[in-house]
Amino acid sequence: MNNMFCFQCQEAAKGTGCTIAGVCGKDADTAALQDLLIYSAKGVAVLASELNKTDVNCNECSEYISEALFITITNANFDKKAIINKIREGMEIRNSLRKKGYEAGVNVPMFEHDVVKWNAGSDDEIFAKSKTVGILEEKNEDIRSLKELIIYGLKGMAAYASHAFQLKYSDKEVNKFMAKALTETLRTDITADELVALTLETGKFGVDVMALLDKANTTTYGHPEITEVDLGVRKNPGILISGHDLKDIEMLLEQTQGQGVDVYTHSEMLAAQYYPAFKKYEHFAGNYGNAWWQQDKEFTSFNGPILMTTNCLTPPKVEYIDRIYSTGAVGFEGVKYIQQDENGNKDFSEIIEHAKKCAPPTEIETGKIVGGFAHHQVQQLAGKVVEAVKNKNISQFFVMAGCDGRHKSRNYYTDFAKELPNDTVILTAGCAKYRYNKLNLGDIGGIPRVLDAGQCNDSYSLVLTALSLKEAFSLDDINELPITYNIAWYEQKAVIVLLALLYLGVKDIHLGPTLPAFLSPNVVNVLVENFGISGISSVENDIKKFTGVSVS
Ligand code: SF4
Ligand code: SF3
Repeated sequence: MNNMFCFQCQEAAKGTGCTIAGVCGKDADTAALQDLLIYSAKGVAVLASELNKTDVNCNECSEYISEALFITITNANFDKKAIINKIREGMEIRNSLRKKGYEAGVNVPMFEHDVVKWNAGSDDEIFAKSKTVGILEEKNEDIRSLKELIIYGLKGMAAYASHAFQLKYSDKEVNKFMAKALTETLRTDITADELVALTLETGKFGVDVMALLDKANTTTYGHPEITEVDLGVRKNPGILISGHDLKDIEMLLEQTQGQGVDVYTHSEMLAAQYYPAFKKYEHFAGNYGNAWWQQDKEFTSFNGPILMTTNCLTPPKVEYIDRIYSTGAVGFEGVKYIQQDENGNKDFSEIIEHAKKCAPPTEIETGKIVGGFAHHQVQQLAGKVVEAVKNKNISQFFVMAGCDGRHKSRNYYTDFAKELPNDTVILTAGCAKYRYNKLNLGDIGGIPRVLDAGQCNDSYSLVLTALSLKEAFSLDDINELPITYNIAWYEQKAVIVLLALLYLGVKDIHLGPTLPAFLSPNVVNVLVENFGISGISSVENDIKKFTGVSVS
């Protein structure tokens, strides 16, 4: 029986793992229940992958696996009841599927695995079981490291698949892979080499799921376009919407029309501002605040209700907990949850009525930022960009996508952006951008020096941008481009982005502010030897190393 152990995010305690309570606010019981939810997802996955080979269908399996994994992403769900409900749902799916399998004559040894067979009635039994299925049950450090690397990649994949699914897009192969990969992580005879191969395959499906979500988003809402986003506030009461789910913001904008309430974006939802479909709403105001970790102050001064559609939620303060609403994979005890109906619709009327009773937001910033440089928009600028490179007006690109976080060490990214030579361009996506997107770094012949493609999943756009540059310069290898990858990570969506880049053959990625605690020294060696992955050092050293220019 283990105590809590979680090392899935960049803020893992002491750089090794949270053992008493999570730095994120997750307590030991919630952590254990999340472990059991992963175990439940594995149980469903075993059956799904076996039955995928037969005529027995499990329509709800993929959806369940994605939702279960998504719930366990850092800063998504802290609600024990919600997690227990999801575990019970998994038990039901699994038991009925196992029965169907037997009836159809399917009987493989894995059907006798505990992950498929265990059952619990009361909450107490579930709690007791949850303490027996933690990460440390795998005793071999390297095997554990590789298995968790894959599982964290799958969590990111699941999140993106869930968003696509909300827009009625799904990819059978991605779903099949998730079931297969989870099943593989149960094998006790799997070798490190097999796991390394599975890690790369996870990256392949990472590319596919990001492409799927890109298609879902752009087909439904149009291609992101260059947009100036207001940082100030208006006079009406407001609703702040955070997270990554575009379907949620669409429903919220629709339902708030003509209500005298404005809608503001927060953190990763900033990217919604770039989509043509949302620009028609006059009550769609600007972006309020910064990356997730500053929400305690910003949610207080926002004054109105806040809708969390995905991670990152931090434990709400008493000042505003009654103004927080959650939906999708998000949950927190004491926070009102908005359920979707059988057609995928959500009724936000309670939030809207709540907003009407609130004061308008207190202004914390003024001015504007510019974004919307996803692949389609960058294609329109391609000629100009290629010209600028040929004329040596642009010397280098820096991909600085990923996550932000609360550690002081992340000031590195602000300082790094400030110190970059004026003839360099930053390509960004994800909430990492808040470290430098308000610095006014200027432009190069009309091309802004910070090109924001959107959310972390829009890192896919950065890859397409890199591929089109490769073509424009007739290069054979993406690594010959003048692009340096200096990526910041925090949670598991960044893991799938990283694995996707590795799969695409991108070499020499710098990952910071620290390397993942879940990578064992031997796994780090594999990544260094095969992909040239490394950490970061000081701003001075790195600027000198990447550009040859000394910081004065
Ligand atoms: Fe610790 Fe991160 Fe796990 Fe939270 S998600 S318990 S901070 S490692
Ligand atoms: Fe940020 Fe949580 Fe990762 Fe989508 S909102 S990037 S950390």
